[in-house]
Amino acid sequence: MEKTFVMIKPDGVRKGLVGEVIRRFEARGLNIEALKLIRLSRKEAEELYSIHRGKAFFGELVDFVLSGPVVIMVLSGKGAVNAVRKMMGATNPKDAEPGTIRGDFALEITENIVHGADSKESAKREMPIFFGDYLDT
Ligand code: FUP
Repeated sequence: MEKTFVMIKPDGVRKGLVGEVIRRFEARGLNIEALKLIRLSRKEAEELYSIHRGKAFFGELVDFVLSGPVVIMVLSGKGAVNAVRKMMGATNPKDAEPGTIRGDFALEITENIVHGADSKESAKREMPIFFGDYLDT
């Protein structure tokens, strides 16, 4: 069964959307394989977003995900990576369709509620950063 890595960002936690976001994934039929509320270390945040290192928004992005607790999870299901990406909506919430998480709950690109691995390869890279100890990825 395909697995993917998902994170509810600090804005999602601050806005009280943890339950709503998880509810949507469960209602879709995705299984929760692992779930934690944590504060990321700077090292973990920089590793998660390592493909963006050097870009203009990298510093702001890392500082933002360090600004409060986040909820990290591994979800599984048929086509889980793509299903989650579709449910998240476009990266920039101003372009995200209503009915998607970003389209329903966000307006600004930095504070866009949720992260989800963008491919199976990204999921395989991201899951062990946080769940390496007990997940067979
Ligand atoms: P996504 O996979 O949809 O989360 O989008 P990206 O991996 O392209 O970007 C990761 C995060 O960087 C986004 F969630 C928001 C932030 N970002 C910016 O703040 N400015 C940009 O121009 C692009 C991305």
